[in-house]
Amino acid sequence: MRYRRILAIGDIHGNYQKFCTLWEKLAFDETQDLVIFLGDYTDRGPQSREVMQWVLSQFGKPQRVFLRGNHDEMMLAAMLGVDKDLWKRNGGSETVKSLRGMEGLPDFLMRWAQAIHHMPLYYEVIQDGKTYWFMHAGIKAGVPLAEQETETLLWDREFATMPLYTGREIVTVGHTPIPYLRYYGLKVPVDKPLLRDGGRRNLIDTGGFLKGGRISAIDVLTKEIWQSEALPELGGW
Ligand SMILES: [Mn+2]
Repeated sequence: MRYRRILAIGDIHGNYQKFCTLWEKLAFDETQDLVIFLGDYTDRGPQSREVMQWVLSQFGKPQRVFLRGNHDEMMLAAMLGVDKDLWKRNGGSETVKSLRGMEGLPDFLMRWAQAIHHMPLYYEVIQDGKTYWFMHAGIKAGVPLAEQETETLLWDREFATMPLYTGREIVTVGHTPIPYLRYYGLKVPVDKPLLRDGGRRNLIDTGGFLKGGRISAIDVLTKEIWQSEALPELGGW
């Protein structure tokens, strides 16, 4: 199938209301479009439960790819009883809060754990002779996709922050919030995705979990950008 749009959506982090404003603007059409979610569905924001329910309602439907993020990995480990405090300290406590008192919680968590288990760490699309790579955090340039380390795909900061990426593939990642890039000495737009190296390195986590932050999407074919409303009244980290 030749796609009209190949969309990537950045970190949602429990911000269901913001996400809904973005999803509506996208008017996703599974007969023409492909959408790839870059991971980090829960934690930090107030509505992780609603985001999880939405993801589960879409999981396995055509032309929707849900990648795994480091927060999803942390939550899975916590559900298995490993490093629970690490997850809670990194926004997992907000997820716990949003799930508290939920009817059928054990079953729901079981379904979520299975979903995370089935989320791939990366995705590749080739269209019109161009190769598009998607993952949560980053890659080591020059290493084939299938040989990238899990740690790099889920946690890397170097790919987003290094001065120049010279690979041939067009790579799109979330994970590193654009507002944080200034700590690496980069001049950055306040809340817009950052398209580096002529649009071959697209950073689209615009800090949707921050107060007034937005969730962003990109069509990697045209570089068109869509963003959620900022909804500052929702608060955030
Ligand atoms: Mn994230």
